[in-house]
Amino acid sequence: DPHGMRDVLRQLGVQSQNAAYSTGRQWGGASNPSRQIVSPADGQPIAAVAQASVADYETVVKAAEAAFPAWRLMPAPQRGDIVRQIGLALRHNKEALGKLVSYEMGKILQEGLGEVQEMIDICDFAVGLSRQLHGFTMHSERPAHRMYEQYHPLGIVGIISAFNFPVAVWSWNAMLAAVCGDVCIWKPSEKTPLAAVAVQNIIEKVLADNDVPEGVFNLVLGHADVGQAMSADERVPLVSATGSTCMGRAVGAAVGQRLGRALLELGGNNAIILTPQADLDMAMRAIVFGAVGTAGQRCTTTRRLIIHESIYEEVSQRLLTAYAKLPVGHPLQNGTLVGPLIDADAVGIFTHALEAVQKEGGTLLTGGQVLSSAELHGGHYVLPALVAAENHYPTVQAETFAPILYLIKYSGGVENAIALQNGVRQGLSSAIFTLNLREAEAFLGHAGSDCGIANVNIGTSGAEIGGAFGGEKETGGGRESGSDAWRVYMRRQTNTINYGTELPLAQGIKFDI
Ligand code: UN1
Repeated sequence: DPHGMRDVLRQLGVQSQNAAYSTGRQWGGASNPSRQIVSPADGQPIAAVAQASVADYETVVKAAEAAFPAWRLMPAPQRGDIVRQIGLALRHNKEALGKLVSYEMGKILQEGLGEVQEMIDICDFAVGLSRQLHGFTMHSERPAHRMYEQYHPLGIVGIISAFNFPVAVWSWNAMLAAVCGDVCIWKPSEKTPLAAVAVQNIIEKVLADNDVPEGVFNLVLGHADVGQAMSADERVPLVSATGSTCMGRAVGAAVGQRLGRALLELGGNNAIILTPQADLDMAMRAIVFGAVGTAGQRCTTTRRLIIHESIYEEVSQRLLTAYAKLPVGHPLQNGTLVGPLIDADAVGIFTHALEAVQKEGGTLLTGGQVLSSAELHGGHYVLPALVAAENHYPTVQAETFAPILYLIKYSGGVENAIALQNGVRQGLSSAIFTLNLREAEAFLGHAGSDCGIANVNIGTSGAEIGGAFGGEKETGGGRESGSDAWRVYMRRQTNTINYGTELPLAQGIKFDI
């Protein structure tokens, strides 16, 4: 146990697990099939989890439904106080939870800790928000009338999260939903259920101390059938789903069929544009972090680099130098910058994409090997790849969840680079490096980047929680986290009040009875 994982698991109460949880209660699992969770870092088993059946899901929905009436009546700042205490409990467990995220998912410890920090930050954000769930007031066209709008709790929020951010994305949704007066049901990725169990254990103490009704925070560990049941379930007015475009299409269709609300945060195909006036020293750090951080498994990972032909040689040389010394290794090892991919399938998808892009005309400049040295034994490690490519290649058009960076040349003005950047089906994150005001503003203007996130002199990944997070086109259109993303978690109501003695009709309609 060189990384002290036994102590971490003990502190977080993670052992072989039941399938379903509500605030303060666990059940299911005795006769359910179970899934062995192994670390992508070394192939060692961590714990087994029972998989929930659709019947277990049904029990959870009942608990959530029962909890909602009391929870929605609690004043929002009181709910905010519970979220404040959750933030404190997360601070207390940051080290252990960050380590578990790192070991179970494979991201390096720095990023595991960063993920828990995002959870803490969204708690703080939600606490403030709990006193600011405000709507507009407007002037009525009728005398002695007042109009305003208010936001009411919505109900059960289903949260489907992905393996790459096993806990932070839940917290963006759940902490906002909680202050908004909603109850939630969380279905984490079947690849990373243990971090979710750890979070449920951490918050459970807070909930017990505050007599929070059973069913406010629920967790269901299971496969796609549970997600499907949730998406089709009319008792769940909002389903927030993060993951592949393929998954999002299925969720969006099922939720849309019953005219529910879906918040989708799906694939990205994020690009950085480097113009002749880019500060290349700054850009290098953003590119390398964006392309190989989390081993290329962020929605916001930099997948395409759109480089002006006049600096293409210099940029590719500098990248080759940086890639030659990338420390790939165990994610809990000090100094590692690139950990493993999540599993053997992901490694297969990585090598397959590299073969395909070369057939389409791309040139592999470096990387692409699957690593299997003795010290990496049991893990799923690859060397990040740089590929000279063209934007229209089918492989470049697709999101491959792995560390592959496509170098794409452009000539002429920045509008050509923007056309390439926008020339994909996804629309999550985008960036430009330039010190030229006109280029930067063109990129940000109405005819500029078509993504949900557009940055200047910053990379594509590592967004702050204070902004709304999400993207356009195949990325799904949803917005999570900061700004006014909270509104989707609430039911909006327009109210008109007549405090006069007449009953005038709107639009000046005469209707005398
Ligand atoms: C994701 O990959 O699903 O901007 C989210 C970032 C992180 C969130 C990524 N704050 O890279």
